[in-house]
Amino acid sequence: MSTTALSDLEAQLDTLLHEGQQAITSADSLERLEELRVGYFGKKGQLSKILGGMGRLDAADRPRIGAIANQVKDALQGDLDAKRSALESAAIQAQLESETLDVTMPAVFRPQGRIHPLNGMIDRVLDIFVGLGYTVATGPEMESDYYNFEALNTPPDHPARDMQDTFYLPDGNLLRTHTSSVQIRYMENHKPPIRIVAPGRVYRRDTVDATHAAVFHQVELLAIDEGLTFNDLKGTLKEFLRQIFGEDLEIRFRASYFPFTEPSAEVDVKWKGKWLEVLGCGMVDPNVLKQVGYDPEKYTGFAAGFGVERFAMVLHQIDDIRRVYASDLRFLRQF
Ligand code: 2NL
Repeated sequence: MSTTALSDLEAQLDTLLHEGQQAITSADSLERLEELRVGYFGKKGQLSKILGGMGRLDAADRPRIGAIANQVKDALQGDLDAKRSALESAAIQAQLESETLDVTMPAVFRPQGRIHPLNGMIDRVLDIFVGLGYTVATGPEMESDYYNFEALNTPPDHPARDMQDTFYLPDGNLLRTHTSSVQIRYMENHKPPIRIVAPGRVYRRDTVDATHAAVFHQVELLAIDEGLTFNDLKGTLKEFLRQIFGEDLEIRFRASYFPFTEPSAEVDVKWKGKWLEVLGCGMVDPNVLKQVGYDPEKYTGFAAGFGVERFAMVLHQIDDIRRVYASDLRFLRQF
């Protein structure tokens, strides 16, 4: 009986060892490994169960089974430990591989914006005048008749006020036809000396074609001080135009007329062998100074105005003003 029990226990331990080793070898996770460990060595585990059968053995056989049981236990424990470190390092390896950055992969294409040629032109112009000591001034695009015309010595019957040139609003206001209105507002709120530059959108009821838009951009400059002369105007504009068009630029002043300046002039530059009109200017009319409460006996001033689109078109060789507003990327990418 005891011999049968002995060989039975030996057989069970042998089976436990071989099945256990196989199960440990094929365990594919740390969780599964822990399950196996508890199954073999836990309180209700297979080893306890087998050893529970030792009672049936002769006392003389017990040490022998005990020794075999210890060997089985050590062997399985060794396999469990080896498998555990193998699974742990495989997990770390898998994590390392999944988190690898492929630095040779092509980058994601991110389209890069750029400055619109018109804004670029405005920035350049303003930078030049800021460099000459001018301050940038802005104001409303919807204006009253007073700020757009009346204060600028433009009487009610002046052709510039014609319905065909100006967008009038139902409430009697209008869309400014120049940024001079900004300068009137500035003068109302500041005492001379004044050096300002007023950029902005202006509106005209023109028929739209390659050189005319109903909405375009203007920059006007205004200087008021004691003792300013037409020569100061010439010097300022020459400096400005040379910074824009180039150092050895030829410039010419032609007598002209504006309601708000006296005398008035138009300025041409020699560009690619031809005279090109680029701006209008003049000495501020004493009536304008009076309107804003300045003493024309004490102060004189000069002013000039020009369309920014025209500058951009000349410098970038743009043949049609409508391209400037079309937002066609094929056009815009050239700048
Ligand atoms: C042009 C000509 C000009 C002015 C604008 C001005 C402003 C004040 C007083 C006097 Cl507040 N003048 N501005 C003067 C002369 C010409 O613009 O051809 N613009 C597109």
